[in-house]
Amino acid sequence: MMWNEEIETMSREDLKELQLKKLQKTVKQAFDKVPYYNKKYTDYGVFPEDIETLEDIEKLPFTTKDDLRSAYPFGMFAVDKKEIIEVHSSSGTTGKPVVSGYTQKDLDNWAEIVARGFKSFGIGDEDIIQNTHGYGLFTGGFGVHYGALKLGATVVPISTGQSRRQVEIMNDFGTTCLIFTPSYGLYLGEVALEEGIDPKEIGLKAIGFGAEMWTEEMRQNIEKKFNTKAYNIYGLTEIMGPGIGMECPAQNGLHIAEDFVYPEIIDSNTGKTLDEGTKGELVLTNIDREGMPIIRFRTKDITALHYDKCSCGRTFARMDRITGRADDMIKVKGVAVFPSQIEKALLKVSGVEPHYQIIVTRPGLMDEIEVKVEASPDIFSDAIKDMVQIQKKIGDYIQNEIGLAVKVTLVAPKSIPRTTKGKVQHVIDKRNLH
Ligand code: DLL
Repeated sequence: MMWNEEIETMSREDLKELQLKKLQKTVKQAFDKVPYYNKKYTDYGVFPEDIETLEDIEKLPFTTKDDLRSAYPFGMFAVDKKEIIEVHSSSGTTGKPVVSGYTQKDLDNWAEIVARGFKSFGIGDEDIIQNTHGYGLFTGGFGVHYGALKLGATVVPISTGQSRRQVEIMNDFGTTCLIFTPSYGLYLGEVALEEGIDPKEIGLKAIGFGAEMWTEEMRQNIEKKFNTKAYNIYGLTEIMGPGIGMECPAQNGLHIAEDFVYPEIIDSNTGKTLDEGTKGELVLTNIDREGMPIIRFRTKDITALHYDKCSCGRTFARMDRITGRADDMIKVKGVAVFPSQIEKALLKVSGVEPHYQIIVTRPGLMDEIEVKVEASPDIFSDAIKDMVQIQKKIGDYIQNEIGLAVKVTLVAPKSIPRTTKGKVQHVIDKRNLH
C-alpha cells in the first residue's frame, strides 16, 4: 500500500534530477535569505552557482548543532517571521536549545511524509491511531498527529503518561495503531497486563516506534507482546521531526523521504563522504523547506545507506536503524540529554567538584539516571542534612536544564575515576542499546 505511488516508486534518475533542482533552489534561497549561510559560504568561497551536480553538495560546509544554537532563537529562518506558523525545539549541546520553524507548506509536507509512512505500515483512513508521543516542543506528538490527519485516520492525541488511561482507551476505542517510544511501549504493555488486559487481544494492526535507540531483541519483544508488527520511525527536530525515515513491510531499513531530505554518510573524523553500505555519520539536507532550510546537518547518528530497490517497490534510499552516536548525546525517556547540560548545572552549585558520572539504567522498563558528583573535601564531612540539601539543589538545577528528574549522589572527593588517556567517560549507559 502506498500513499503517493508515483513519487515513492519514481526511478532513481528522475529522483536525482528532482533532488538537484530542489537542492539548487534551496542553496540559493539560504544564501540570499539567511545571513548565517551567506557569511559561511562567502568565507568558504562557495556560491549557489557552484552546485551543478548533486555531488557538488560536498563543496558546501557542514551545519552543526552549535551553529543552530548560535542562531537561537530565529536566526536560521529564511522567511519573514510572520510566515512561520509553528515552532518546535530540542536540546542544545550546552546553553540554549535549537529552534525549528515551519511555514504552512512545511507543515503540509511534514504531514505528507508521515502519511506515507503510515500507509506503508498498512494503516489507512479506517484506522484509529493512538499517539502516545508528547505534544509540545517535542516534534513527536504533532508530527505524528499531522500525518494521521492527512491520512484521514482517527487520531487519539493522548500524549505520554497516564498509562492506565492509555490502556483503557486502547481497549475501549479499539485502537488499531499505537505510536510510542520503544521504552514507553514496553512499559505500556506491562501496565496493560497489570490491568488485566492482554495487549495481544486488542487487535492492533501496526505499531510505529522511534525517537530513541533500540535493539532487534526489543523489537521482537514488542511485537510479541502486542502481537503485531512494529515499524521504525526516525527523525529529528532540526530537519523536521518524525517521518524523515519510516519503515516499510520489508522491515529492512527506513525509507528516507528523499524528495524532501537529501542524505549522505560521512566519516565523522575526516568529514569525507562514504560509500553506499558503509557505516558512518548521517548528514541531512532539507531540499524542500521554506521556513528553515538546513543544509548538510551533522546528525551525529551512526547508520549506513542503501540504494538498491526494496522488495516493497519503493525506490527511496533506506537507512539502517541507528546503532550509535558520534557524540555523547544520550536519549533518556525519549529526551535528548548532553553531559554538558549536566555539567552546566553542576557549575552553579558550590561545594561540589566538576567531577561527575552519569549512570543510565533501565532497572525495570523505565530509564533512570543517577548523577554521581564529587563533594568538595570541606563539605564532605559535614552533617548528612547539608549533603542531602546539596543533592536536592543539584537535582533541581539538572531537572531545570534537561527536563528530567535524576537521582543525585554526592560521593567522596577523588572517588570518581580520572582518565590517564584523553577523554573522560562521563556517561555509563548500562541499557545495552547497541
Ligand atoms: O526524536 C523525532 C522523533 C519523534 C522521531 C518521534 C521518531 C518518533 P529529537 O528529539 O530532535 O527528535 O531527537 C532526534 O533522536 O538524532 C536520534 O539520535 C534519535 N532518534 C530519533 N528516532 C530514532 C530511531 C525526535 N528511530 C534524535 N532510532 C536523533 C534511534 C532515533 N534513534
